[in-house]
Amino acid sequence: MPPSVQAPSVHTTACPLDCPDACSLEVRVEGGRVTKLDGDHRNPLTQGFICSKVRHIPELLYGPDRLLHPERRVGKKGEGRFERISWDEALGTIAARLAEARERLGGESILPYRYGGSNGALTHDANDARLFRRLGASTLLRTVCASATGRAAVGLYGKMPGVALTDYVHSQLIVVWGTNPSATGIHFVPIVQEAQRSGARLVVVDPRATPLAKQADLHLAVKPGGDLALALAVIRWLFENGHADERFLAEHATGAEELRRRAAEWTVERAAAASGIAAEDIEAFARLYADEAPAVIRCGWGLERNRNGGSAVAAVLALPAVGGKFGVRGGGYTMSNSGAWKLDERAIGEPEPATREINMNHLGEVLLTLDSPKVDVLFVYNSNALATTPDQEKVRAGLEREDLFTVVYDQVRTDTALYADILLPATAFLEHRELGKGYGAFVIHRIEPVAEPPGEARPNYEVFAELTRRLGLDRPGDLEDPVALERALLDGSADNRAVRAGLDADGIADAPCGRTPIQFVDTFPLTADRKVHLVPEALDREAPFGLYAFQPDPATAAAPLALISPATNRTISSYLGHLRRGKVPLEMHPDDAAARGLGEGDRVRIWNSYGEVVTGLRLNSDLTPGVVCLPKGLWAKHTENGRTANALSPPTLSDIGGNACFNDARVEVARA
Ligand SMILES: Nc1nc2c(c(=O)[nH]1)N[C@H]1C(S)=C(S)[C@@H](COP(=O)(O)OP(=O)(O)OC[C@H]3O[C@@H](n4cnc5c(=O)[nH]c(N)nc54)[C@H](O)[C@@H]3O)O[C@H]1N2
Ligand SMILES: Nc1nc2c(c(=O)[nH]1)N[C@H]1C(S)=C(S)[C@@H](COP(=O)(O)OP(=O)(O)OC[C@H]3O[C@@H](n4cnc5c(=O)[nH]c(N)nc54)[C@H](O)[C@@H]3O)O[C@H]1N2
Ligand SMILES: [Mo]
Repeated sequence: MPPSVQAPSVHTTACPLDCPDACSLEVRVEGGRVTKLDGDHRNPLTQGFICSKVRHIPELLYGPDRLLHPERRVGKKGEGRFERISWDEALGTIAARLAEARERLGGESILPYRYGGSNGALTHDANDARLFRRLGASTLLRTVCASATGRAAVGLYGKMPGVALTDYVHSQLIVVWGTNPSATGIHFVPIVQEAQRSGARLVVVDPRATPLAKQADLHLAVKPGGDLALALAVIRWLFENGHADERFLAEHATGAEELRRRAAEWTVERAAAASGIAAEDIEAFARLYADEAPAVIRCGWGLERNRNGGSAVAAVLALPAVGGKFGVRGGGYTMSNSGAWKLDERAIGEPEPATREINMNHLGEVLLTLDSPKVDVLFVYNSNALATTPDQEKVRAGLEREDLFTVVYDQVRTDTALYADILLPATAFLEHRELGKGYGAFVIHRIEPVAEPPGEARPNYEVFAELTRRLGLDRPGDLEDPVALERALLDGSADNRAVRAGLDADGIADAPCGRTPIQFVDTFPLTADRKVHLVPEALDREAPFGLYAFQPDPATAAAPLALISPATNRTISSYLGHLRRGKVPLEMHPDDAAARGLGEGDRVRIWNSYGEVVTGLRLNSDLTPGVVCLPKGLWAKHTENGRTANALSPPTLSDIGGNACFNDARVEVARA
């Protein structure tokens, strides 16, 4: 039957996008097209509702910005003039260019640049990884997000599964640290509210009065990058006041004495000066944390995106060990739960060869460095690099390089796409097969295609497999087909085979640790000795001044304001950003505006040594004075000069994990 006369159908599937919640979905399809999405109840966290962004996804799937066929650039780089070509010509050209670069300059002159994409196991780190490994391409360190939190969580606990978000209803104290779930993981909010109704206390650590901060018993409006001082002061207070759980530490931890020593200088007064939080509030928090149980910390990502990010996250994660908060339902911490699954890497083939490592935060600089060897072919997929990478001016200058051959493979005509030599159209998650594990919820989904891709869009696994073949790099036994790939990813252990059986039965399966593990009862650190390492040697060596060493605020007289760029409920990173209409203003506290003679609606210039943004001004007293905000994920069209917060983000790195320091941007603002 042709699609147009097919009866409407309703499918269960799931959302794999970069979000902790991993919603299970109900999708209505008519004539081969998605017409409506809603949450279903298979994932207990989803509770039948979804965010408004994903509800609007049909506008992305069938909107005018969707890429429908391969295209070749005909205008200047950045101009956005392209002409349609066939897949055969596009892949032929790309394969020839990759082969030539490898031959002439070596595999390391090829840079595969990718990040979130659809965030599933079949569309990244699969056939793509195999191709680039065999080419000997440069190794991309994926550090725009979660590399500081990830390193800290691995170093201290071996990425032990965290407290299930649904178990927070059992907590008496909830600490929401550096995350704004009202935008970035909405299903957590009603859980916190339910716990509050049952008497739980709420503390929020955030430079902004987020919606949850406004409902909190204590809002600690930390200066961006000040969390390390705060956490160390609480650790010191717990030790000094007899609230450290010495028995737990003796039995389950290493490095407690060393941590105590490093925290010793962090009196409440000193931490107040470094963090911008009143000394009484720090002490009130420490007392609350000592007294209440079960106590749980939801650690987010806002606190990692600065020079102290790795140490700050480590200190925050050390708190439940020092305070003895583990071992009860609703007690402990939650960071990313992505480590709850161990997919079988061998499905992809041979391991990664050791090639030169490129930190993705240095993309601009790397593209502008023309030796050792220069990047000759840049292959961007699963990423809108120009919108999401720091040091945007340099990234743009790099993308403008005439001798650089750039492939952009995406669903829509992103800002980055305008700089492509060849553009490839990708399918979206409702159009291809995917395996999506949650990083908040302890569930994994098998995500089957429910709609037909528009135009000639093709899935990553197909395109990278075909490129591998065209380059003659395929080998007997390569798994290319997504069904075979998924089987193999879930084949290496009894745990994984149980997950697979669950997927076969219901399309959704629990993590091997179950849906609601209790830390130090059901799960233990995945370190070699099963203990918490409070001062892990590897992290201590990696941090330039040692773990837990505080680096002062980078503000200068010329750039005194801290610019943060958190997520909003309108985009996922920059995904869906093209659907957002109108300009987006800078937000500033009224006191900072008054000091500069600025008012609501003014047109302002925001600048530092990396770049300049021109946009409107909105006064917002939810911000701490000294902190200004322009959200992440904006597109060029959202400001007057086509630059976004990333033009002001430094290419500096966090102390551990080489993470982006978006929130270390320091700026000045004046009327434009
Ligand atoms: N709607 C939506 N959902 C998303 C995303 C999205 O873009 N949109 N992104 C997804 C992704 S990729 C991620 S990584 C997660 C991120 O989710 P979150 O952890 O919520 O991350 P952010 O939005 O970056 O920042 C969260 C909060 O940190 C605060 N903050 C900034 N600097 C600091 C600091 O130095 N210390 C402290 N304590 N707080 C600070 C900000 O004011 C903000 O309220 O969300 C995921 N979910
Ligand atoms: N200023 C500032 N910038 C930030 C941050 C910040 O806090 N401040 N946060 C950062 C964070 S948390 C993150 S995670 C990064 C995210 O950085 P990116 O991963 O670059 O972010 P997205 O905007 O989600 O881009 C993903 C792109 O992949 C495409 N895509 C989706 N699925 C597929 C697929 O199956 N195949 C192909 N070929 N393409 C696909 C989408 O259309 C989209 O354009 O951004 C970072 N950027
Ligand atoms: Mo992220």
